[in-house]
Amino acid sequence: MKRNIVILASAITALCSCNDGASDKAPVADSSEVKTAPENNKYTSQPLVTHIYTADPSAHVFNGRIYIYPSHDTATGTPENDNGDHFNMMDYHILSMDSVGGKITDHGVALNIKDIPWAGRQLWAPDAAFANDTYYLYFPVKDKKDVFHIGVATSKTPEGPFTAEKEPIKGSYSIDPCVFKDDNGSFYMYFGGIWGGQLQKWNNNKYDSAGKLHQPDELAVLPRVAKLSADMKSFAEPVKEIKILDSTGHLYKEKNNDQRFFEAAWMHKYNGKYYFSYSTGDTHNIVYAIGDSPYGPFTYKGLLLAPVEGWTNHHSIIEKDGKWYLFYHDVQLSGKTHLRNVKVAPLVYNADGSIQTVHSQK
Ligand code: FUB
Repeated sequence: MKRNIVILASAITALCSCNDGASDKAPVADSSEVKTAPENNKYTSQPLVTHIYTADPSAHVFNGRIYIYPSHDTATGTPENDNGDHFNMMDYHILSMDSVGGKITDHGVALNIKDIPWAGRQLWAPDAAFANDTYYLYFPVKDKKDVFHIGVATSKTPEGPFTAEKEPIKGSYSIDPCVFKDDNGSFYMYFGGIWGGQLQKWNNNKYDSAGKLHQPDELAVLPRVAKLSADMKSFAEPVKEIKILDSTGHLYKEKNNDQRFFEAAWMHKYNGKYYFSYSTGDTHNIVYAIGDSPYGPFTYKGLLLAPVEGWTNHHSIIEKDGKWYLFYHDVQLSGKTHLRNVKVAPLVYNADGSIQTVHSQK
C-alpha cells in the first residue's frame, strides 16, 4: 500500500512540476510579485502556479472541471503579529484545470476588496458553491470596525468576476467559510477561527470585544455551522457550535492543542459518513473527525496532513473521476509565512474509512 502512495505521489509531482507557470492569462496587477520559483525534489508536490502567491485552496468540481478558490497572498509590508495582520490580502484569483496534472488557468481578478462595500481589510480564505444557476463566492473580511464577518458574491460563471452583496451574511462572523452540499441538496456553512480569526470573541452568537482566548484547562472554542437558506445568501437558522470529541467521548480542552479546533474547516462525505477536518493552528496539523450528521458530533480520528513548511496549514478535499485529492499550501516559493503557494496530492483511504496521513515533504 505504501509503495502505491509513493508512486501516485511521484506521478502527481511530475505532472504538477511540468505545469509550473503554465497559466493562460496573466494576473492583472502583480505578475512580477513572485521573485523566486525554486523546484525542489524534497517536496511531495510542486506549486500549482508560480506567478502569484496563493493559499487556502478550496477546490470544487464544477461542470467536470476543477476550480480552486484560493487566497491571493501579497507582500504589503504589514508587520507580522499573532493576529495575522501580515495576511493583508486585497483580491481573489480563481484557478482551474481539467484534471490534476493538467494545464492551470489563472482567470485573473475575480473580486477586489474595493468592490465590497462593507469591507475594511484582509480578504482571507474563501469558498464557493453552485445553486440556483449561480456561483456563490463566500469570503471572510474585516469590516470597517475591524471585525471579521463572512460575505457572499455571485457570478454566472465559476471563475467570476463576482459581484458582492452590499452587507455581510446576517449573523455571520469570524473566518474560513466552507460550504458543503449534502446529498439531499441542503447546504451548510462551517466556519470559525481563533486568535486573529476572532472566534474567541463570539459567545452565544454575540460579539464581545473583550473575549479572550481560553485558558489551557478550559474547554476549547468550538467551530460553528449554519444551514444556508435557499437564496444561498443567508442563514436558515441560528448558528450552532460543533462538538468535536476525543476517543473517550469528551470535548477537548484548550491545552489539547494538537487536536482541538483552530481554523480552516472542511467538510466532505465518504461512504455515508461526514468527515470534518480542520487546522490545529499553533500545532500546525490538519486533522479529521467523523460523524453521522452534518451538525456532528464528530469524533477525532487522526492526522490528515502533517505540518507543512510555514506557520499556517489549510486544505480542501475533492473527488474527481473516482480519485480523491487533497489541496493544501506551503511556503516553498518564498520561505515566508504570509507568501504561500497551493499544491495538490492524492488522498488515500484505508478499508476502514480512515485516511492515510499526507506528508508534504518526502
Ligand atoms: O490566509 C489567511 C488565513 O491563514 C486563513 O484564513 C487561515 O485559514 C490561514 O490559512
